Amino acid sequence: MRVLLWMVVCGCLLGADAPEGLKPGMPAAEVKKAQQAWARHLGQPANKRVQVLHGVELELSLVPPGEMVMGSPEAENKDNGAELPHEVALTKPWYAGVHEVTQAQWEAVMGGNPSRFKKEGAEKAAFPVENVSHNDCQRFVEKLRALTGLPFRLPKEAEWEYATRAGTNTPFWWGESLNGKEANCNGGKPFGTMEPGPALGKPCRVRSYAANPLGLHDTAGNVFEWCADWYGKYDPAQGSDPQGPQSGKYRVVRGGSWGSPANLCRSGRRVFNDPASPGSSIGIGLRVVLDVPDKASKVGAVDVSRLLVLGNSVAQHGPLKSVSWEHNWGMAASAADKDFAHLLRGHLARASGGAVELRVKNIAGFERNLMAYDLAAELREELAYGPTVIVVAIGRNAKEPGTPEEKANYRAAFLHLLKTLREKSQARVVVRSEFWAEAAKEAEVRQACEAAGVLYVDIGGPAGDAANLGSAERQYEHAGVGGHPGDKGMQVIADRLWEGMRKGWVGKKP
Ligand SMILES: [Ca+2]
Repeated sequence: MRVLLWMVVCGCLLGADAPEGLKPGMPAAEVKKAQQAWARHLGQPANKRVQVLHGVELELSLVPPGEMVMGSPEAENKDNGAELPHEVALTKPWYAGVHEVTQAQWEAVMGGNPSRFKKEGAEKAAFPVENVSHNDCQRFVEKLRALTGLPFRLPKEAEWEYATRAGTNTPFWWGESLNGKEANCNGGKPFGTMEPGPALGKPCRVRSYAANPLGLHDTAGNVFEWCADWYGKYDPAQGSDPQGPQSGKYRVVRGGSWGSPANLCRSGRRVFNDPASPGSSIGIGLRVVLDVPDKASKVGAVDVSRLLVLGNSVAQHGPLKSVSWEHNWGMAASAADKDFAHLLRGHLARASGGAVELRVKNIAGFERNLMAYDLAAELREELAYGPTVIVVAIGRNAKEPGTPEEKANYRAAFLHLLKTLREKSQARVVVRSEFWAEAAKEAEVRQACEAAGVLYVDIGGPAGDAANLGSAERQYEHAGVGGHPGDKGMQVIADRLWEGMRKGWVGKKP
């Protein structure tokens, strides 16, 4: 059986040169090596950060394919009918959330925070969301997919157990016993030891306990995690990428919570709950997973897999009380997925037929400081992201250049920015003219683009048409906010920019 499954794994994977996958009982150092080898093989990072909204990221860890014995032996659980051990192969790599979804991540996507142990301010980014039903979590991943353009989903039950085991075959990834010291559970009811331990009685900060060999924290304890599967008896015939039952009454939850006896936190332990119930008293949250793209997303010869937009407030502006702007996206769109950066991402995704990741950074500091702006320091994270396309959309906050010297300085600063982006990334760089057309600035920018060999797209100053302003769509307390593009203006920017990029890249109109 094992040999057969292993052949299935190797056969389905990416040819004979695929690295070794995980196997039951593999030492932690070998698991880490396999993870690194798969990252190299796939040309993907072992640790990946996805921007949900500015300042809110999801951190993910690569899970290599391989095999495990799913379930628990009788020695571990005498009453193991629901956990009958059987061999399972996972044939494709994927990414798993490094920790449970936090309250800040939930709020960025859903606009509210249903947690019973609700936190405020910076603590929202440290504590897991709980008091969420399976149905709530499905809505969360749907919205997360729309917002990020990436195929996020809940883990299959087999994926959850495989990633949690991380090559181990003991009751817990660290060994045989738990009494609340190794994970946040009810240590008053220990497993594998007679010695009771701590019982916090509430969720703790994510990453409070050690990560498993794949870099995942709190798979055991803290909050239960919803899986995609219906609950039902294991079908050992589903030996490869098991999908679970086709239908059912309950959905699987895994890993135990702060209030659970240690027995419920075992890697093989199965628990279930009504999909409509948030399980408020038992503490259920979620961990998301993301499939690894099997190829780059391309438009013509251009890899558009990772888009980086460097802009000003039109690209991204966080909440600012003094102007009554409470959002965290391009001003003044009505929703995150309606600003020009997200709309442009949509154009690239449709044209390429693949997933396009987006990262947005407000570099208004460059407009205000030009040569004094520390590009290397400010753009370190953005360049480490490995963008394949960079859109530069700035200018408004720069002082109007009047004298020949001011003009030359403005051009030189822009050229420095473009050269830096060309030198420090493999990306195609595109510059778009401003929403508010300012001829003196654009003339210099255009020359800088020519000198740097960068595509310049003139979007024709859409602010000249009042219908493109936010104030045409809704009332703003602050005129400056209403002077930004509304949903229509954002669409015009994205459409004209995309048309120019398409022409520049493949020489014809979309
Ligand atoms: Ca957990």
